[in-house]
Amino acid sequence: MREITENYIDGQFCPSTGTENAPLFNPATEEQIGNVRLSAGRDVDTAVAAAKRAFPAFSNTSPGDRVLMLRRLAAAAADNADAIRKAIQEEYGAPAPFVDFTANHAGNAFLDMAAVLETYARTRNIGTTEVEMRPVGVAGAITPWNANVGFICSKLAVAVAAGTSIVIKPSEMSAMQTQVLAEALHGAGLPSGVFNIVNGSGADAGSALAAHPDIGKISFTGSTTTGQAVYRAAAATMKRVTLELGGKGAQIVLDDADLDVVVPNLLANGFINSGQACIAGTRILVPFRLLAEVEARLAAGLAEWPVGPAFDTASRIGPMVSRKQWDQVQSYIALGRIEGARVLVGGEGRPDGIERGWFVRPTLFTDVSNSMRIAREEIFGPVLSIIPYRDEEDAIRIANDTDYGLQNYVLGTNSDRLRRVARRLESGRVVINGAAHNPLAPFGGTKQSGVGREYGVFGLEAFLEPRALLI
Ligand code: TXE
Repeated sequence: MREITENYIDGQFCPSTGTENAPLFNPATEEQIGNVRLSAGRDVDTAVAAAKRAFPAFSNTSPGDRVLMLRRLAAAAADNADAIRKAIQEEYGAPAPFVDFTANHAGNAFLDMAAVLETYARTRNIGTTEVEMRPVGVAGAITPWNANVGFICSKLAVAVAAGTSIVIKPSEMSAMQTQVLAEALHGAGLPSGVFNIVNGSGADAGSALAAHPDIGKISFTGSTTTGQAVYRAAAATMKRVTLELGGKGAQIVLDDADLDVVVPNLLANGFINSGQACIAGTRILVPFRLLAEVEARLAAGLAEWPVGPAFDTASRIGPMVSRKQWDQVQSYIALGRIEGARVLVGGEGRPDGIERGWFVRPTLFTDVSNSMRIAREEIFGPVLSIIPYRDEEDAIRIANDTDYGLQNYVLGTNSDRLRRVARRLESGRVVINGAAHNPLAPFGGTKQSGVGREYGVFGLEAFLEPRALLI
């Protein structure tokens, strides 16, 4: 059993003043593997005070110095990639490809931001006015359990690039991953107080951070409901916010699509991170003419998506993170039947041969209407809905008929048509034909998928504000 009782404040590990613990689990076995001490608001105050003390000097360091700090952070993460990988596997249970991506992303997030900072023009002239982009103030970050390590690194990277000190409240369900990462990043030797990590619950530590008067900027990734609470809390002191929230992405299969290529792509886009991904393409939009063939091919394609524990390198879908998430996915599968959708493959319960662990059966629903709750709400598991459409206009209408707008997908062969359809989709991102991840492209959503953008120069500017000198 691992006992995590410390926070990382002012350059050192120090005991939490909290009195409550939260249990940590291995989701593949349901066994409790540790506890994390939940910090009180007092610890948040201490961390914010440390960040506030560090801010004046840090915000006036040169970009060149901060590029060097980002490189040291990248090296520290890379040197500890194996330990990070192991912690993610044990505490989160993601299959190897996701774990490898995350462990590498941890270091790369710092290098990507270093590259942005190296070429970023911080000042510009408008007539005789000099405009300088200045750090927005002490930052706060709140991360979720589905990519805790990745989001700690990307939010810290942008803070360092911008010259803002930061207090991070990671997911309380990911404390072992946070601990391994914090020990690694401590080795980068940043000035004390530049980054601080406080373990705690959302209701206590998270809301204290979102409301803290000395925080100038909050970067939050999590559910839309919690994002709304963070937004409200931030309003009291006019904090700047970046909110990266839920999604219900559509994957539009155009009628000229090559199904040999498209069908594996549809499953990969839908089952990203075992379906526990805001960017997952969970609504598969198919022309009526191709419906039967796509259904058959998707069902057959599931053979390529074995479910199993992280240590089994053949696994491509891991367990849900918690009992609560397992229950949520089960209840949506039951709801889909009640709403009149047809289970093409999968269904309730665990996959055959798996007796324990929060594993679910990858499930494909067909005969789905876009008005059903399974097509409107974020299920956050490997459950996909197939929705037929009449023509291109109908596909665009269905794709946009959602409260969310994070990431959509368009798949087909005619590049002019792919772009034409993509440009009409209401989302922060549209992926055409399984295009590769671009770590410098802006990440974030429209509508209830959030506010603002992360990554690259857009992410950096979200931590800066213009100051005009009228000369
Ligand atoms: O998220 P929460 P939960 C979605 C997904 C999932 C659902 C519930 O649909 O099924 O959210 O997950 C902190 N003030 N996503 O309940 O509550 C909390 O401690 C400040 C999508 O785990 O949003 C954690 O650090 N902070 C998402 C973080 O918010 C608060 C990723 C996220 O937890 C808080 C995760 C409060 N009042 C879930 N309450 C994505 N965008 O990828 C909680 N927190």
